[in-house]
Amino acid sequence: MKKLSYLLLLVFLSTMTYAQKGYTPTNENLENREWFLDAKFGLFIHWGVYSIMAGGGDSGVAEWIMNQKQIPIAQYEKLPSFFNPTNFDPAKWVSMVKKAGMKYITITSKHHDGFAMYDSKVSDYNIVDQTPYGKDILKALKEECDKQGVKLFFYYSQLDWRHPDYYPRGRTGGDYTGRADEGNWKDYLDYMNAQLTELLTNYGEVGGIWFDGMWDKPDANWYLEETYSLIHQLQPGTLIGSNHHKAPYPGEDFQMFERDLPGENTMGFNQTGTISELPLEMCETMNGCWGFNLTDTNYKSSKQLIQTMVKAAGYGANFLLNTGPMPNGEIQPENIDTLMIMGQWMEQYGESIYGTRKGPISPSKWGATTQKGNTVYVHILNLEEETLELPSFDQKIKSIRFFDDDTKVKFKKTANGVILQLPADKRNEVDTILKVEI
Ligand code: FHN
Repeated sequence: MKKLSYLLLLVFLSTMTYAQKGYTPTNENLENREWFLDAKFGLFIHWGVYSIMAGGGDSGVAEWIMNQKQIPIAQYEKLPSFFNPTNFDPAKWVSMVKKAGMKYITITSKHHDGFAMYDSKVSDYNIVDQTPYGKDILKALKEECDKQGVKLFFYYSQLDWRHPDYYPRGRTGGDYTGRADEGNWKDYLDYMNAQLTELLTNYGEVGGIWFDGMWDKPDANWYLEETYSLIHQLQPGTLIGSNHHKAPYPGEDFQMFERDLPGENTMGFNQTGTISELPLEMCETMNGCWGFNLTDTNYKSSKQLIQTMVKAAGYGANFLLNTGPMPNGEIQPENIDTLMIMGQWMEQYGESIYGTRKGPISPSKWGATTQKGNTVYVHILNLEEETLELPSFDQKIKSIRFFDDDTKVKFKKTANGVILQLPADKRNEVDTILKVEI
């Protein structure tokens, strides 16, 4: 019994503590973190052969269709031969991203189904070798991103429902896949590292690697030290983040939160309340799915998404908003509409978001604050009354003005802080922004 607990402790230590022990980010990495902190808004893209299934008529199903419908590998492998996104136009995608006011893209290079959306040489289960389309979409997208000055990050699923050496199996991708009950875990990790090496050597400068899937085998030894050191050796500036839903491990450069604001857990993903000192990012869907789903039309309004982005910025976090492109290579028109509205908002109010850090007052029901130098932006998102009492700022307030028309906001100092007068005709339906000079 004693021996067993000792062994378990060893496994725990090797998986967790030693991720990339003693990691010191390079100057380039630190500069990229600052860039990331300034960028604030990015596009998440979940695209794969699963888009052909379009959710199969179920609203919650998309990139998980293989697992949810228990499709054996032998059957799922037929999908790539139907994947021919002839309307894929990277220039259009990237222009859309720019118009939306987004500064970076994070795209799935391989999702849980194990299919590589790029020209992988270590596996022929990839877009070039298996689809009639036959072209490397990551390469085309990267070239366009470079042209238009947008950074590209690669999502990479550590979880793999197809690879035989992803063994012992985790919580998902079980018997239905038809894999033998054997495999060599270390060989799988070598395969993963070989794919990551491809991604970090064949596509120029990569903004970051966005890991996902460790939650499938939370107790396994993922040998993170090897993987993280490899990535930082290949591209020291690349930012590593992992959606393991826990506090960051050494070697990670940013912390992410799935479909929740930092520290919150309304979705059941964020098992830790820990908000680290690393740059933060929150990702969110436009409907209820990441991949393309034909029947999920439960779209969030642009107002809702803008307000979430503002709250995220109030935590100092970036907002990574997702779209699931259609199998023809086009972005869903509903998503484009939303992105264009958000882009217009960013054009007008971006000053209060880009380049800011979290403000002096933490986000709460009424809204959030952001700060750049001596300017604090108070974002009032939800307020019934015509007055708002804020706790005192650490520094003396010089002036408060409405962002929209630059008129002065009447305010009164109190023992606890300051009471702001916010008449109805001065309010903005989405976000009443006040500029406070301190
Ligand atoms: O299972 C995935 C899911 O498909 C999607 O990629 C999201 C994005 O954050 N992450 C996983 C669930 O935690």
